[in-house]
Amino acid sequence: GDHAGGVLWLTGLSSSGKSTLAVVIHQRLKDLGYRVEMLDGDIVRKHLSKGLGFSKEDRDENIRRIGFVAELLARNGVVAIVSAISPYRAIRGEVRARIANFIEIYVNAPLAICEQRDVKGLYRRARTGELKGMTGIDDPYEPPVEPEVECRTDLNAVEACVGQVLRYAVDRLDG
Ligand code: GGZ
Repeated sequence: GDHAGGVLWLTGLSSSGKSTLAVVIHQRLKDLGYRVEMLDGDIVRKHLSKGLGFSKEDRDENIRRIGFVAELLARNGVVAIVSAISPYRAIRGEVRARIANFIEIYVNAPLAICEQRDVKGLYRRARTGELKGMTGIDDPYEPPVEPEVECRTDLNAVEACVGQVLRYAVDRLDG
């Protein structure tokens, strides 16, 4: 369509709600006439980043690859919706520096809430020591300092969070 491209980059802990928000944002932008594509950490790791693990080096490489593809899409008028933990501030900054409309969305719920949700049982496995290097447990998460949008998914419903993101994104991409 006539809309500008860009990247909506959702960062946050596992089970913070990134994928849930991404799916709804994707559909809503599509309905508004945007060309959209989703890059979900979980799916990317089965294809583009197959074989990468969860060391700092591998996570940074994963984010670099996602950033590379997101930039190609954005440059061609697509809104790329990325959901990846992307725990390291420096690499998020590197990606941001290369993309014109980079919109960072901090999907924020306290660790205790993410642990209660534990969509895949990873936190439980991390607590028993069966899983090493789980983000938030024995691996770092560096929250954004000045995200364009912060969604508190423990305090606000999905629709409210989506509304926050869309208000910012639509204004930024068309204004
Ligand atoms: C964090 C892990 C780990 C470890 C497997 N730490 O909630 P999920 O399951 O569906 O999403 C998580 C996904 C993280 O992949 P990302 O590409 O988003 O990570 S990063 O941006 O840091 O590269 C989680 C699962 O993989 N998972 N082991 N140790 N999450």
